[in-house]
Amino acid sequence: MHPNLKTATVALGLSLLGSVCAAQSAINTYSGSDDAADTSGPWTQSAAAETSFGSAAAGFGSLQTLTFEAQALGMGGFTQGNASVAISGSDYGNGFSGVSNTTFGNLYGFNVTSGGSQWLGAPAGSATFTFAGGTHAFGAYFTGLQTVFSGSSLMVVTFNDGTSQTLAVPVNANGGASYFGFTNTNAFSSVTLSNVSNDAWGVDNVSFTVTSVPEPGSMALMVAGLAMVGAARRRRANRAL
Ligand SMILES: [Ca+2]
Ligand SMILES: [Ca+2]
Repeated sequence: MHPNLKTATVALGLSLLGSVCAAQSAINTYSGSDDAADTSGPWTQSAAAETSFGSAAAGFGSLQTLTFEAQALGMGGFTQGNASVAISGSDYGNGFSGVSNTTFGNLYGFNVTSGGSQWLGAPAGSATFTFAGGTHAFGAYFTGLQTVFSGSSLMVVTFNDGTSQTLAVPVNANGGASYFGFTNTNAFSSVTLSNVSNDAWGVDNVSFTVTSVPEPGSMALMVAGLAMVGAARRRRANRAL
């Protein structure tokens, strides 16, 4: 092999390895909104987004979902499975803040779990979900959000995957439900949902991946990179004999 070609082969192999080891995060979002939908559903667009999110997230591990059905009511927070949940901000009482089992209507937070009644809210506050072992995906139903309070930017999702990231959750004119989820090629250990207004809202059926597995594409790249470096080294060693 021409020496220049050998150098190029090693460089390509190392560059393939580098693209795996120092990968930029690739974030894909999934959202669907059912403006003004009833608290009993159906939430057709939201459910479609949930399905798309679930399919994408499955590539990163198995999904775990928090329905808030087994949790004590109020602001105390809890740990379930791989997730710990902390709620901050003012306590506006039953039906608004913390884990709730109240249904005031579609302009407020409400349950979306089939056969369930409980959900989580934090108007003018935040809820932080921390995941043991990290996660590559996060998705949830958001209920009761209304643009009249702070336009379309009143609910944000923040997390750190090596870089501080902020995503906006869709907000409806007349409450109802929306689904918002995302996958990330970089892992992250927690997600904070922050609301900048005193709009009453809820979140329910919060899903995340609990086992991180190498993405097939990255694994193939890594194997290809190692194989090329190894082959070039073997050729160099053979020539020295
Ligand atoms: Ca629920
Ligand atoms: Ca509301």
